[in-house]
Amino acid sequence: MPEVSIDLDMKRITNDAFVKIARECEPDLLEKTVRPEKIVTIELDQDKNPVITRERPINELSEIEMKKGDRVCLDFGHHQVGYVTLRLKSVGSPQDAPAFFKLKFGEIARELTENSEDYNGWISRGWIQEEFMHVDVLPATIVLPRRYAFRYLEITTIDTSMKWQLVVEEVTCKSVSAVDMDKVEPYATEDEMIKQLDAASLRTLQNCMQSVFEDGPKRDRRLWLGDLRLQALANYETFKNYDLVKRCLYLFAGLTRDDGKIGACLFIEPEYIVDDTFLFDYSLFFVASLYDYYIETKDMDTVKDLWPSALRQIELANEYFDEKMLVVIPEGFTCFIDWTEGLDKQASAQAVYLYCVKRGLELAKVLGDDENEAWLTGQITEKQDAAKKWLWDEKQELFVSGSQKQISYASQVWMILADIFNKEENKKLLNHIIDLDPEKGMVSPYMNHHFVEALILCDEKEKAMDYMKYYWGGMIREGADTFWELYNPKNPGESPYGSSIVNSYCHAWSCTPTYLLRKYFK
Ligand code: RAM
Repeated sequence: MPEVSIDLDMKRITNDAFVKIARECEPDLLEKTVRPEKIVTIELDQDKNPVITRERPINELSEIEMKKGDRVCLDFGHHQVGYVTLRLKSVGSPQDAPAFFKLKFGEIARELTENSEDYNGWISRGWIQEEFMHVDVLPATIVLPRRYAFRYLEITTIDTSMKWQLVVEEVTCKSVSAVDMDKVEPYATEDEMIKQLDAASLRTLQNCMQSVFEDGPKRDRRLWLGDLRLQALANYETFKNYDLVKRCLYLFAGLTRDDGKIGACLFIEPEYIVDDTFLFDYSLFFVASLYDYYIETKDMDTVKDLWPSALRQIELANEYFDEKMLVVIPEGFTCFIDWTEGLDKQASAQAVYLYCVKRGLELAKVLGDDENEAWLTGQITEKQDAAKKWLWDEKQELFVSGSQKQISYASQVWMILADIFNKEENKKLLNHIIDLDPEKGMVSPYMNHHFVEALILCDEKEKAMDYMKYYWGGMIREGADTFWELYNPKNPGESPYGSSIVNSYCHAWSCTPTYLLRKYFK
């Protein structure tokens, strides 16, 4: 459990002009009415894996008379994000007691086999998508007020009475998104697995593209900068909704701490507000995200507006360096990189800094900002020299991190992405860490994305493709329709939160196979 910082006194500043631009870019959400495709029974097999043991056509639903303890599970065919309406009636004697039933929504089948009472993790159990409902008078049409993220909906009658039964006549979902994946051509390939990787990526991205780029529509349902950067890249290769990226960039720059620091995440309801979580890497990724946006759109007005905010992130990041010019990451949840437990983040953070500042330097050149071009060049030299001098272990031929000189995938991958060595050296380094397969591996699709990108940059495209099929393909083989927040093939039940019940199974940062395929495997 990371140490949580709560800063009730944090002072915030709002740039009204930026917020106005963000509001103007707010999307109208597209709506589609979706109906369940079939009735399924989900059970655990001997190895405790969920399996569908029975399927029935959906038109049988209105014939099922549910009494105390009965349950039906509806499969909507694909992952949905939307608002659910139930049409209910009673059969038998007049309704002499309330209908009392439970609704349980699952993004994947496994969630329906988990018992929420067993949940003992450190984030709110409020994220578990479960409702207990009383309906006094039937027939009734119940429009549920919350937005759900799900593929499966299980309805359990807790009680009716001895004299009447509940009938679910119809269930519909008004699915919402800022974009429509049916408008995007699938990635052209004959390979079935690659087709599925592309489709699941597109659906993941579509379902996370709401009023802002959400990290996950089940949880946390908000805008995180690290997630935004990867979503934006995937969006450029697919939906090309530039306004949504612009909106998010202006929101981050328009709602900051009073020293200009950009938050790790933002809430948009009940009103726009920056959270009090700040991550070293995420604030810096504002620079990289602005650079990527520029490369894609050449929208100079936005770049000019947001350049001071980007520069400010670099200035503020500089406060974290010691006299050797090495970054010192404070205790607590202050830098993300990956959810790998016990990961030392110093080397990765140093590399993320270089990665972002190098992109800042390109922006300075585009803007003709000579003064900052010179300043940024100096920053890069200083911090890059320090990385080579203090973090590169000549004997082991690896980057080491922190006082324990930890060796991890993350440190090597980020140093490769930071472009410190030449391609041949990077290739040697990457293959070295793969052979070593250190204990500090990678558990989030986010970190695995960076690993694949490093392989591609080292001209190891075949390995990159094989790895995508192994890693994201592993989720497909487990029945994924959208990609997950966390997937560790070596430990499928893993969760950063103490229990997988609250894991998100449609998580934006995992949508990048569609980007990697379309950008690098044309
Ligand atoms: C998780 C979020 C998000 C990620 C942060 C660091 O809580 O789901 O995806 O960016 O952690």
